[in-house]
Amino acid sequence: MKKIPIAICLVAVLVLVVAVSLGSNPITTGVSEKPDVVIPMSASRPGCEKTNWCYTPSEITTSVGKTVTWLNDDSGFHTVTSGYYDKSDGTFDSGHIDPEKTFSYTFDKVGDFHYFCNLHPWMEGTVIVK
Ligand SMILES: [Cu+2]
Repeated sequence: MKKIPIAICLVAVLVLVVAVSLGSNPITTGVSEKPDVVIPMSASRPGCEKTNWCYTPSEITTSVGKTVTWLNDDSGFHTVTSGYYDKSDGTFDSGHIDPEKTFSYTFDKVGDFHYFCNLHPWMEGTVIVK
């Protein structure tokens, strides 16, 4: 009785593997792109800043015209807001990012872009655009 569903699963996995290896991605969910920066579980608690994992990685380098995507992998809200805590500079602001949701921003200028979380002052990161 249980052999048929297992066989169907195996065929489904095989079809998926073949489809991916051919370069066409059959999964077209909103979060199919790999995030550049992850907000990990427990970033909402102070302490992550001591070893720089509130945003992981806390510093990334990209180039002009590239889009950076942050994924909130925590169970609470976070923001990705440019500038420093209480001194946002207005370049970008995600607003509250729900758990498992992403925020993306395309950098069109060279520079070092510091950002923080509006809800958790200890959360800081930098995007270096070259
Ligand atoms: Cu936060």
